Amino acid sequence: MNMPDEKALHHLNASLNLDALWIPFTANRQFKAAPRLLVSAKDMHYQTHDGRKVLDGIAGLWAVNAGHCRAPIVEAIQKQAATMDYATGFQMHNPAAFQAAEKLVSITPQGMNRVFFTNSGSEAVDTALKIALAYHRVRGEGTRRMLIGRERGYHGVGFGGISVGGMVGNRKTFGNMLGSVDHLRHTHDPARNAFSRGLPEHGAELADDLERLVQLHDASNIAAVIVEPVAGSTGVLLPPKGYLQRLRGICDKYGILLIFDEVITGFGRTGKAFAAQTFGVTPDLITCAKALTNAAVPMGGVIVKQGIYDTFMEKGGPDSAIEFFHGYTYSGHPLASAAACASLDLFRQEKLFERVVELAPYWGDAAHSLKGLPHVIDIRTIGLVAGIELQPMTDKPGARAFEAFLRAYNKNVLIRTTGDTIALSPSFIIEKAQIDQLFDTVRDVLKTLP
Ligand code: PXG
Ligand code: PLP
Repeated sequence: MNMPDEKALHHLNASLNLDALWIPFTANRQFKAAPRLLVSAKDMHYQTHDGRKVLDGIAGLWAVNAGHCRAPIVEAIQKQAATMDYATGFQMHNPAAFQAAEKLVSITPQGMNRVFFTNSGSEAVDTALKIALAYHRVRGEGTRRMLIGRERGYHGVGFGGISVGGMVGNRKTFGNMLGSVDHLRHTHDPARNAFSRGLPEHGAELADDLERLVQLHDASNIAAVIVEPVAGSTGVLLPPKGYLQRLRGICDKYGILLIFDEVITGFGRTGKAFAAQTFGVTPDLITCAKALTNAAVPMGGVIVKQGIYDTFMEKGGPDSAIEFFHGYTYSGHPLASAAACASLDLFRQEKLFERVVELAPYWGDAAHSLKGLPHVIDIRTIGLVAGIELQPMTDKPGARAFEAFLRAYNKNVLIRTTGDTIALSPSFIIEKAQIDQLFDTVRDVLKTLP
């Protein structure tokens, strides 16, 4: 690890002023009173500002799937930065973006072979929703303007994403959001499904909510449905057996586009490149981000069926017309594209998605061994993901899990909590001994938690 030594750390800590920065999704006052800074990283570990080596149990944030600071990715970014830093993607473009797109569509579900690049998952979601609206319009069904999301969905923080999303904290503060939106019920049903391994048995019928919404709004008004195949941010909620198939069937029946938000599940997390492949259900659009570049440079993307792209090309007006009036200054940024190419190569060379399949049983056993410990009310696993749901403290939702996070960090293990669920999602290079360390630490913490 390229670690700052003690003297360098001391200098950093003494010179750092925390005042100017407003930190995202963080209790700023609490954080600045007792900061937690990560200063370097290699493979499965971070080094902290107080000189400790911490096991990363969450792959950065569901993102560093090949481990931190991997040499081929670092070198690809360095080389690109020295060759060409930036070029506009509007009416011009750069070769690395085309290479990244080609590599990306080599691992997507059959027929999903066109890509629009963004800089984040939030932008990918907004882009996908806009593609859905524009697609119906360009083929003459412009009344289809309604977007359907799901309760407890997380689709980033853009106005589109929070509108179709179903995370209350993301929605309550921001006024009207998008108008024409409705939601399916979520599928989390611990009364029937607690402690199931892999996909839960009960709840496929919840997909019929879409049928009800069609009866209410009429299909001619509905553009698309967006769901996470596995809801990550709201606590690792797995799709009941048959649920996604049923949703696909109803979308087909009524000409509604199905969007899978695979920002978390993309790039091997469930054992195949995309959860669409793991679950055998092909959507019309996939949003991705995070591990697309192994998180080394921000990048997201929307992958679409070729027919959608072709429709824009065929019906988008004369050849000189811009078929889809959308794009970001940094769409297909050269550094991000170089990082994506190197990451996708590395995933393949090291067979990292296959490694998820190999490790999944050991991982699942380790996670489910926490059953019976104090406060644990449910455990959910798939691929290299585990959600461990704790009984909330009375009147203090989230406080118990957050205390677990702090205690684990003090024991040199980084975990992530959302509400009262501990969500674990390591890099795929994790060793069995490190899986043991991760769950042993969580076990120790749970035993002493208030
Ligand atoms: N969709 C999904 C399914 C996500 O998980 C986004 C969109 C937004 O991506 P960006 O790159 O704009 O953040 C995400 C992001 C957590 C956590 O604690 C997860 C995310 C973001 C913040 C926290 O699990 N995922
Ligand atoms: N705001 C202003 C004033 C701009 O000029 C631009 C882009 O040119 C944007 C926002 C959008 O920025 P980006 O393309 O990086 O999303």
